[in-house]
Amino acid sequence: FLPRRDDLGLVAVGFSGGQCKAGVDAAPMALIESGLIDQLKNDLDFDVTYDGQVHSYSEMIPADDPDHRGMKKPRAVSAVTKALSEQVYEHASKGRFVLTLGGDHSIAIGSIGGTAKAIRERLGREIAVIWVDAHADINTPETSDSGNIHGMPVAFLAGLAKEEREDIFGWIQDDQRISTKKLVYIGLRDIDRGEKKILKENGIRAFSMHDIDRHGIGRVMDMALGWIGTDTPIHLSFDIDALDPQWAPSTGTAVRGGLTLREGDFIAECVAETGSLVALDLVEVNPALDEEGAYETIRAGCSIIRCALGDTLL
Ligand code: HAR
Ligand code: MN
Ligand code: MN
Ligand code: MN
Repeated sequence: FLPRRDDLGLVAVGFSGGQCKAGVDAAPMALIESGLIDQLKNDLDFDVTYDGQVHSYSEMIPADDPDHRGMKKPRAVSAVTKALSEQVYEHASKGRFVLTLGGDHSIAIGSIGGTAKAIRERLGREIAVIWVDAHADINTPETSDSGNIHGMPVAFLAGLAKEEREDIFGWIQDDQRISTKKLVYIGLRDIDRGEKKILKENGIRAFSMHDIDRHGIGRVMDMALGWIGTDTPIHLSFDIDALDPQWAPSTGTAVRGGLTLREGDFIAECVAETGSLVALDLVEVNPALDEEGAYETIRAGCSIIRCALGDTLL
């Protein structure tokens, strides 16, 4: 079921509306300017299909977008993720590996929704999702304190949060959704009360920093991939804030006590080794924050992408 090894679709999403800090929309250009596409083509031998633009979807974003169920900018995030889900679906249904560059983490509603639907149609299979993050991003509109939708994408993808209104995520269909049984978290260390309850009630497999300290990243990856099982198509959604701020300071909600750069690369390498990776998101790099650390943060992002795509594997 694998995407052709050499065929990659790239979608650059310059969107920051899932949270309140400007600058995360500049990440795709920063990653590309640092040489990412050349690395994919020349070092990793990928055939890259890229429309050459960072999408801001400005024509789809309504001027008037009042809060709904406490969500901030709900119509903007809904419209952008709907458009993105169609772009990702387009690539994935042609058998391409899909790389989505964010943007804040709300965009995973679109990227994962698009992958889930395409893989269902092409292979009749449900995807697994590995969510690498300091945060669980599984708030419902009702459990969220912030109202920021980048803290909610997993709830919408797993059907734990639903909304009737077509212009506020009502477009999400069952074939775009994922199962909580095939969702694995790695790197968690800042989870809200309501989120802990959701994780427990749904029996969601989560490896926190505590688990990584206890078992080491090697055993954690064995357990995480063992839970998913072999031959299951995997979508890896990597939030750069999973890394410790020492390695990735330029991000909107940095939390100390995170993964080393090497642990982040190792996670990506282990997923690459399965041969089952079908899509990857790299999100939450914000070059406008901690500008002195922006270069390191961008480098870390590129490194994780290369590792997930099989670089450094012998
Ligand atoms: N849990 C908090 C909220 O719901 C913070 C979420 C921060 N999320 C990200 N993405 N940076 O992981 O607002
Ligand atoms: Mn996140
Ligand atoms: Mn996060
Ligand atoms: Mn809170």
